[in-house]
Amino acid sequence: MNVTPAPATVDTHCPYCALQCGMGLRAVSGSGPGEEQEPGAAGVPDGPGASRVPRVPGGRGGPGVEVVERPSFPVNRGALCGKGRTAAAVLDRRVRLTEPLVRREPGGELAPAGWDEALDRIAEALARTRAAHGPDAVGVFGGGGLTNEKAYGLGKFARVVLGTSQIDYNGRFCMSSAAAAHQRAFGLDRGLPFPLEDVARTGCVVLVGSNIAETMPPALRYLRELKENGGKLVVVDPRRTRTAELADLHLAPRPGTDLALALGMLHLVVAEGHLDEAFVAARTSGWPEARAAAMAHWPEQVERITGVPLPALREAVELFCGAPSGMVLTARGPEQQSKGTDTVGAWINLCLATGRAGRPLSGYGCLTGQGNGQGGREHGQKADQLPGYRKLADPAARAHVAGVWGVHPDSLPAPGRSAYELLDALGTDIRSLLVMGSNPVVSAPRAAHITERFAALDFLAVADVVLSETAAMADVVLPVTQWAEETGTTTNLEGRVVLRRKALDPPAGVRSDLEVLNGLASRLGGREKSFPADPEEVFEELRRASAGGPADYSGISYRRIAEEDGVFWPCPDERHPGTRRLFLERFATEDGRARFVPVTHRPAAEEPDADFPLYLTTGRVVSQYQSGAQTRRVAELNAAAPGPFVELHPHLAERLGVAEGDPVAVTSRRGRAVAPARVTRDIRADTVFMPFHWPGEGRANTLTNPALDPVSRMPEFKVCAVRVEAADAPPGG
Ligand SMILES: Nc1nc2c(c(=O)[nH]1)N[C@H]1C(S)=C(S)[C@@H](COP(=O)(O)OP(=O)(O)OC[C@H]3O[C@@H](n4cnc5c(=O)[nH]c(N)nc54)[C@H](O)[C@@H]3O)O[C@H]1N2
Ligand SMILES: Nc1nc2c(c(=O)[nH]1)N[C@H]1C(S)=C(S)[C@@H](COP(=O)(O)OP(=O)(O)OC[C@H]3O[C@@H](n4cnc5c(=O)[nH]c(N)nc54)[C@H](O)[C@@H]3O)O[C@H]1N2
Ligand SMILES: [Mo]
Repeated sequence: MNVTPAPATVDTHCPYCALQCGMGLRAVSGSGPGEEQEPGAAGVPDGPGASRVPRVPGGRGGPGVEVVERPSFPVNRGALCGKGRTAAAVLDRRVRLTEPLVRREPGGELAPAGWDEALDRIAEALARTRAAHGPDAVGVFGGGGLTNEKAYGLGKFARVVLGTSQIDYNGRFCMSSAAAAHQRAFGLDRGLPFPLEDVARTGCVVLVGSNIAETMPPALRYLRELKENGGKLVVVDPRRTRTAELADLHLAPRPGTDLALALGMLHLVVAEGHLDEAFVAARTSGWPEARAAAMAHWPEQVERITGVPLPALREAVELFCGAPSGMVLTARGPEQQSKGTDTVGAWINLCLATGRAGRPLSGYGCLTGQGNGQGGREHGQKADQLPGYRKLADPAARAHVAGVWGVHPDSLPAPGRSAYELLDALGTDIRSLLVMGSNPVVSAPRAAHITERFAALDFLAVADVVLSETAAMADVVLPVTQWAEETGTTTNLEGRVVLRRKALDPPAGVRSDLEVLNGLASRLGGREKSFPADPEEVFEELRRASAGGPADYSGISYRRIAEEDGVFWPCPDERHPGTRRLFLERFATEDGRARFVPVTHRPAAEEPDADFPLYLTTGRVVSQYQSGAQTRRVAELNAAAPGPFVELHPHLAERLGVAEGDPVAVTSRRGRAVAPARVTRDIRADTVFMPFHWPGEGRANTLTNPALDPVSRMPEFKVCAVRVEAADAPPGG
């Protein structure tokens, strides 16, 4: 088929997850019902997660563009999930913010205001806090959905204009454990060290705590192709998800026991003679200690801890070691634990011991989550980081970046607090906060406590595209432009830097995040020249700031990205082709060897007991995104996923006297949530699951445990202890 795109189609990328699917935006005129596409039509995924998705109509108050396929982009080859296909609905004036809002009296209502008043109020409040309590009393909270240019600008704004160390972002809740483990083992953190296309050609994939069918539907194709090519798929998930249904082998461990599972597999690798001694000798360090740690985890003991039968564990080892190449891919299941870093470390050890790393079609990878989850962690909105994935604590890094910024290195603050710790300090150490690109009132662990901390602030400013639950608490809300209305780069989960292009003008009254930073910088010390509103100008500076750093973007330009379907970092100069595959010659450590880390199993911070006898785990459904701030505003997605639920096994439901659809109360040491029961055999009988996309009574994060991983400071979203009862039963017990 030979399709010539209409000239009015602008190539861009989806605003949601880390696949950054290519899509086109085509101008439409008039209104009327959206046309519907049949699943199975070209580019429309027909597997799990696909649904009949109406195209978004333009017209009265409508967005004026429709999403169309862009088959030439390699990652998704035209396929989009329901969220991507309906993304333009959030551009509609009827669901978004179109003017600044200010709360003129404490306890009063948010009321419309002009931009000057809104920016003046923010600048005055932040300056007042700084004068009264010092720069570290001003906090900044960013997001992994922000473009590279915005993330870079926000980190620079915090350090140079506000002079605060107190900046972190929601990516801490996302892939921080995998990032820390990557750094520890390989000396570099890029989610996937290879392009996704390699997944289809490896011998065996062990997919740990990732529900691709719901969270990255267009990538499911790579798993299908893997199987068509004769490769094997092992899925590790306490639930038999739509992804697990595709597996040759599904292991369903107790939540929080992946570390033991990986160690048990490593034990069997050694015991059954699968160790790749030549690889271990030539390319790694630290094996004796890691070996000793693994050998202390007897398979029978691992069976007891994980609940995975020993024969299944053995089969997993045989599938992984029997193939000529293999990959372990993790997502939030094993990572969002108070031992997430060690858990990922154990999976990396398994790859290293079997020679499944640093070789073609083999390796460990983390499936990063947010639209710019990768780039957002490279350019300085993380508490300990400077652009180019440099370390804020490293004197040479400080000197280089300070040089680019035109400031003295000593003026740069020290590393600050991690996301949960920062939110926990609101109203005490931190008196004023600027939020850009996150909705923690819904998405932070122990959310009722965090909501109280927000309420205790002297001043809160939120820049968002919609009136999120967090924005609704603010003293000033700034309405910002969305992906289709602005240009900027993101870095997808493969490390591929891609370019989103502006396809239409924003509504009057809306400004970009870069304009917000420019306006605030000008009011807080006349530094507006250092904060240009033109994204390409920011990118050019980012290139210089990243030069020579681990995530080196200096050879990447907007022009090259457009010509090459994205460019993989590191890319140190304009003639460099970019790095699609990392570590084939050497790892990024000083001696070039990958480091084994000796890790041992430990229980979750909270295990079930007599009062709270069940595990709660949390996650996602295909038709809602994150805190739901965007997707809960799209009718088609709400129809598919209207509200929260509690997934539980029929045995448990029977014991509790609960039937499908009955309201059930889930109680943890942090609070109580109520949502309808969804009874399914696809979950362990000792575990209940809740998606976290909704505020209110069914908010999953009312329950979650903010116990933090000691290295990554990741909260334990995936495991806590709860009591479950029919909601009409009296609370207590
Ligand atoms: N539709 C949709 N897509 C999204 C998002 C979204 O909100 N909605 N968010 C994006 C973002 S930011 C992210 S981070 C990714 C997340 O993508 P995923 O990590 O795939 O999503 P989750 O549903 O959080 O978790 C994956 C699986 O982990 C399992 N799990 C729970 N506890 C454990 C455990 O202890 N061990 C193991 N092995 N597995 C466990 C859950 O049952 C779940 O099926 O998705 C991205 N894509
Ligand atoms: N229980 C539980 N909780 C979890 C998780 C879990 O698995 N279980 N997962 C965690 C993970 S992995 C993540 S990533 C977090 C995500 O949690 P959040 O940070 O709350 O994520 P979003 O809902 O995407 O919030 C992004 C906000 O920014 C706005 N926005 C979008 N684009 C822009 C932009 O360009 N500029 C500005 N200024 N605003 C923008 C959106 O409208 C939205 O309000 O949730 C975490 N919370
Ligand atoms: Mo995430």
